[in-house]
Amino acid sequence: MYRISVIPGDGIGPTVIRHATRIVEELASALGFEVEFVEAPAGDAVAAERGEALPHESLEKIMGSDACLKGPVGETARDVIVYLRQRLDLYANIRPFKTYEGVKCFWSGLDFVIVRENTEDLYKGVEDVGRDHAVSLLVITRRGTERIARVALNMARERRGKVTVVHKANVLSSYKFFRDIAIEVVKQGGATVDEMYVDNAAYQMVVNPGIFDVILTPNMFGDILSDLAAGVTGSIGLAGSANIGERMGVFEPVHGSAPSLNPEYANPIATILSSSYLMGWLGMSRRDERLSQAARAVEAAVAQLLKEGRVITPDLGGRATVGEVSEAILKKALNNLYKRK
Ligand code: GGG
Repeated sequence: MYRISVIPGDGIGPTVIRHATRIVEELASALGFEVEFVEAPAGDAVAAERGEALPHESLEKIMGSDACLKGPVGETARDVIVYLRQRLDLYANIRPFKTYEGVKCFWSGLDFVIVRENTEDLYKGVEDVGRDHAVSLLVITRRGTERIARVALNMARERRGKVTVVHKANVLSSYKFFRDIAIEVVKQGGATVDEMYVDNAAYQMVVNPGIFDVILTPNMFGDILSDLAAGVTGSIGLAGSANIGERMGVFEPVHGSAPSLNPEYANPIATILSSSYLMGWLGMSRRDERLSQAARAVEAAVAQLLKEGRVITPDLGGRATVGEVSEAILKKALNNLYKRK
């Protein structure tokens, strides 16, 4: 039995999460593994009601689970996801991006991943704000940089073998420190490594994104470049992600809570893909092929649905609802399983 904690979140969160968990449930019963979902409320609405965005009971539920599926939260990101990354030492933020056949965008054939250091940098939370000043400390450590560089290296070995270290070493010594250590780790590991200033990386991602395989970058640049990468590959509604530590993973869409969007027309794919990354990670760490199979079936189903281009939400130019897209993905994922048997 796998226990998955679930943070529904704010805005479109509860709706996209409900559809994603239903898909996991159906695949579990088709493949014969058991899942138990444990709700762990957190976010803006919880903060308004209870005075804290991540209540202790929710934290306990998350810590007692095998993995967590998280919906987007609004203004309380710092108290929920940034806190969880540090509390659970989820030091690797893995954000894959690719173009899909059928999705309109300027590029085709793109496939790259942002490996974002997830616990340090300006997001460490060492701050002082007074009436006339505000200071945020930029923290980079050797240990933090070496371990994230090893993640990028291992990922590059499974992909096209190249890591681009993105930084701002010409202005900030802390990023020079990050760059030098990261390059050394990747070089020692035998992968191809190059480097780029973050401003140039932003430019290249728009005009020449095919040059990227694995982008390794400190926390804040990874956050910002992720939205750019999502835009370049078609829609932020397609971008799922993983926050991973040695023993725990929290999986979430890259997008925010989109409070002005009617949840009925939200794109559930980013959350559905995040749930497939969760199953893939659990399958690998628990050596359970059934979960890996479920993950592959969902990812293939998403690609098939997008290629057909009929059942798609408004962000992709369609008129389908969140429920229609989710049901179509579920049907295709189940079909993919039966085809393989
Ligand atoms: N623009 C996407 C968005 O709102 N993401 C949520 C967010 O800001 N999360 C904080 C983080 O990933 O560090």
